[in-house]
Amino acid sequence: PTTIYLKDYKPFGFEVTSVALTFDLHPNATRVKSRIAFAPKPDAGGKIFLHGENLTLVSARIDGEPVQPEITTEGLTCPVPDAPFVWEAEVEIDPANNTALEGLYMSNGMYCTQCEAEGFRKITYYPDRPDVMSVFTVTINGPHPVLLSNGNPVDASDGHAEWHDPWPKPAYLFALVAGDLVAHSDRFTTRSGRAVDLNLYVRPGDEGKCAFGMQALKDSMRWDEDVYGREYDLDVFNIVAVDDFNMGAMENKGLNIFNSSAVLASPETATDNNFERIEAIIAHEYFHNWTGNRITCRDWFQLCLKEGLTVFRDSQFTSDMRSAPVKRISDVIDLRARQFPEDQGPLAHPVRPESFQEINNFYTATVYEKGAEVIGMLRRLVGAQGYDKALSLYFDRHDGQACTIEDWLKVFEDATGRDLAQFKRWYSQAGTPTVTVRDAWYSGTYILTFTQDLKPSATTPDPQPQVIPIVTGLLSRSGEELVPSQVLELTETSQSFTFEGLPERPIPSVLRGFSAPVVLHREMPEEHQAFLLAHDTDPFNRWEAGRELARASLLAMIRDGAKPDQRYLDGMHAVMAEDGLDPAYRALMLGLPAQSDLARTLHDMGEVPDPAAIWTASETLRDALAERLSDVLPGLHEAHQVREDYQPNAEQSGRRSLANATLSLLARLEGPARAQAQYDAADNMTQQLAALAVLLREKAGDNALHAFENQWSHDRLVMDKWFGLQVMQAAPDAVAATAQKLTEHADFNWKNPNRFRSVLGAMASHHAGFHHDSGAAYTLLADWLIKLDPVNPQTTARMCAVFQTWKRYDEGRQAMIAAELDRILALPELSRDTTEMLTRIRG
Ligand code: BAL
Ligand code: ZN
Repeated sequence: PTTIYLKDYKPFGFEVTSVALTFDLHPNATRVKSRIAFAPKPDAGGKIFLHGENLTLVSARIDGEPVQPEITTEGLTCPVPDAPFVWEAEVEIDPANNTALEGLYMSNGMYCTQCEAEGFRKITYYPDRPDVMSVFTVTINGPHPVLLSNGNPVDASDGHAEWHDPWPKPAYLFALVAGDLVAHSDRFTTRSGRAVDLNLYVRPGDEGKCAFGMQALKDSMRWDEDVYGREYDLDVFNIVAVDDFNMGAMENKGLNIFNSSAVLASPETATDNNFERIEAIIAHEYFHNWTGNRITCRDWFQLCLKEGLTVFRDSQFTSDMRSAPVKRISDVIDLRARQFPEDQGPLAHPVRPESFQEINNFYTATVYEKGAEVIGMLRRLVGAQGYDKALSLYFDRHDGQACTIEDWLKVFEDATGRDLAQFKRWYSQAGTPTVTVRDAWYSGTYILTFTQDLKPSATTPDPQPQVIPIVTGLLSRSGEELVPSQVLELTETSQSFTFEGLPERPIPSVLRGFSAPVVLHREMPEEHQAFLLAHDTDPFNRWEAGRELARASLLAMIRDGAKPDQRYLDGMHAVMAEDGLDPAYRALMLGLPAQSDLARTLHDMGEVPDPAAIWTASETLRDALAERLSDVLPGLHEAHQVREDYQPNAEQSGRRSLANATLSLLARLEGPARAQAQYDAADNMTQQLAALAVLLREKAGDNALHAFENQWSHDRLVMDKWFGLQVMQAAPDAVAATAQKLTEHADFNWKNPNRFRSVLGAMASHHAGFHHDSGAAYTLLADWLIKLDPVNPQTTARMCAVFQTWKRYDEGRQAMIAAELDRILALPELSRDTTEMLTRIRG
């Protein structure tokens, strides 16, 4: 496979003045006619290269004259005039056999597309690169009631539709949908008075799962006007739900296409977490209209330009719609679970990578979530006003352009006067910095000293210090804020900050709000954490203090056979008794550090993590927590029952999350009866699934499992939960066998990415089950990756990432994993996607 480098970027030699496409739909023989106006730039060079894959060229003309281009597996090359000309081509494609779900494909009888990153070249010959922007007109002919494309509808009659998108866009934002769909419709009036028709298209039968998504869309449209001053720019905004989809959703101009799991929801079928995720993804895709579509990326190395910014924006939206501290804590849990392992292993790459073989492999937590963290830091450094000024300048200066990270940082420099040369290292250096903090006290003067350390990695062999904003506050021993939160800017390898004139030696609260994506080592007494758990005024750090106590306790249990730490248990007891605290926040407090994260910590300490020991310690600590809270759990459970009609809002879902967290702990003390009662009475999926999880863990779930299957076998999204939960709740020694058995179930449609992930993704996320010393899960996963790769390389390659931490473990496990990786790599026809991933992981 060829490696592509950022440094080799060259502009395209032609302007594309307009694009007209006509689709004559047929499952196995769709004809695509293109009519593209090109204008050569001065250095065009007399010939053109157009991308194209898996296309059968029927005819090609330039200015009406037939031409015979030279065709390879990647595209075609053709001599062209040195004046503007019109390219016309007709190709044939086979959507029904397109199982990779890239380009034009079929899902349950409907046609749909996925063109990001490089899927458009599977539809027709075209300069398929994001810096080529043009205006598209699309005609669709086919015997389907609904025929959709980007932009505004121009003409529609039976079996025929024409669409025009006035906004220049790159081909990756092209979309087409055709099928027997029904619309849930609404209307939005923008702040300047433009009426926008909103439609959410679904398969017949799913009409009852649209209302929440539609409300989320309207909330997003209003929020982007209010907070970013961004207004919608077409007469219609369409969303389509598709069952077979590799990603969560796609921001095609005016025609967002969604994985049905990321948009369809009703109280009976979706959990509170599903609702919150749907709200966030709808917002994310909608926000792309400005950050991604109106201003796009020059090349795919700049992916974080749109993704980091849009994740940052959707996080702001969720914080505004729901609870900001709960959102921040949830984001950090997710970052540690998904981005830290990437940043600290063989797949580490900078937020803006400098080389790739297959761009689909770079839709990563680093580009998205760390990309968003970098923007959060930028905002912290320049302040909210500076950020707003910079964003206004960004939209004014770059509307209609394909941009780079240099353009992005320049607007911040121009708007705020700040030099961002050092800050830019966040975009070019891979790895998670470790920050160590220690303190000193001399009669009224308090000194905090920070050091930063970034380990060299393949893409960052010689790391340099980064600008790390460390939000810090100082507390008195009675919990008063002696020095309120301020941003300490760590720019050197080691740096001290002095606070004068304090009445007493303070307790520091460092990295408030998780103000930078780093691993923080506190060289301070553990009593500080117990104090902060009780007193910190910063909600994130209060939660973090609980986590750190739990982590320290678990490590001591694993390494020294210690008993659960009483300070942690007592601290939790006090927090649970604080009725004024948001229930959602208290529910998060009851969680333990992820077992994979404990493995990382042990590895960082120079030890070899034992997944079974980590599992046992975590279970023991949960049992101890249940015991310690035994006097308050029944009351908490009772007090947080929701008796009103179900609403998926923050208030109700917070109460349910605390009630369900206490239900789970109570079952450790008193067995499954309470969970069974909840299961029997449940009238919404949140309650039903939470009860089922407890029943499965308590090995009392057989009846409920059968009842659930009978109740929901008609509903794919609900059955994904049924498949996944059995794996997630299995004991470590039963995980692989449970997953294996489920892959033999008649409804295990492995070609559907959601279903594949529901079993095999769940297996890989069960730390002790996946790393069970039998190696059975490694083999099962490899078997299925081998089967899926020829069908869907993109989903296969993404799933390979679960092996990225393999070198943390003991030699026996490493040998078993290496054998599986080699078995896959030895396949003669392995896809480029999977080859790249496994080669990087294997090292
Ligand atoms: N652009 C791919 C899907 C998303 O990030 O919105
Ligand atoms: Zn996105």
